[in-house]
Amino acid sequence: MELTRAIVRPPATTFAAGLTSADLGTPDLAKAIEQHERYCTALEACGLILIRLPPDADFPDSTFVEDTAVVGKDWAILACPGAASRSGEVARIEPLLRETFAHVDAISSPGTVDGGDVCHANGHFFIGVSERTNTEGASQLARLLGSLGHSATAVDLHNVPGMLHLKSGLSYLGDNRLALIDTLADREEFRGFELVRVHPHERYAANCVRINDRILMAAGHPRLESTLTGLGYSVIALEMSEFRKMDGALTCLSLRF
Ligand code: CIR
Repeated sequence: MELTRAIVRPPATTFAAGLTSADLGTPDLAKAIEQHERYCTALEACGLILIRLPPDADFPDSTFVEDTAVVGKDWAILACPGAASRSGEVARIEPLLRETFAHVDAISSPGTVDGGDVCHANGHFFIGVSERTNTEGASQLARLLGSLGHSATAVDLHNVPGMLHLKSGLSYLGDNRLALIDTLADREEFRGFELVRVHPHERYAANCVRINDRILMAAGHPRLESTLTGLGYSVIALEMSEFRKMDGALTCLSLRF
């Protein structure tokens, strides 16, 4: 799908109070804002027009807009975040989504879904069942996607250590290719795709994103960068250190459609 727009929200003054399990220290806000600005410039270099929301200090994790919805060309499904501290983020973005998309659905409680658990691969959706997305949420989402003409498969992540979301370890590169961590490589669900394995030392880089004819990836992962370049992709590597401290990665920072 040709992407033309993206929604972004810069980190707010409360950014360091967000959820994290990373143990990498406190993020530097000024640096995070600068990294976010570079991220926005990269999205624009991929041809996207940005819809820039203001920072929202009421929700420290609100820069991770990807978790609030699952979006397609002309539809959006409001998520229902699995972390209590993030549940109010959806209401803050909902008016924009209703204004932007012709068709809007929503996941409802007791279902929970974080957008980071949803990986779109050429019309098919993989839905991670994780600490944030429960079985009920995954079933609701699969049903809603089905009514929009899309197929979906649930991917149970409970036995995969260190995965906040499905997209922490899996990305669709286009061309029937998935980049993924070793732990996911033998899973039945991904048969039929060409697999690009991410070296265990570069696990964080498994969250990358294809946008039109470019791939955005986290800087500092030379093995994956050279694999992707070798496959013919034009790669933009971005410094993500401050978001990584808060368990965030590249895809989390935007909703692309
Ligand atoms: C959280 O724990 O919810 C945030 N600190 C990080 C969310 C990252 N989002 C994503 O991977 N889609």
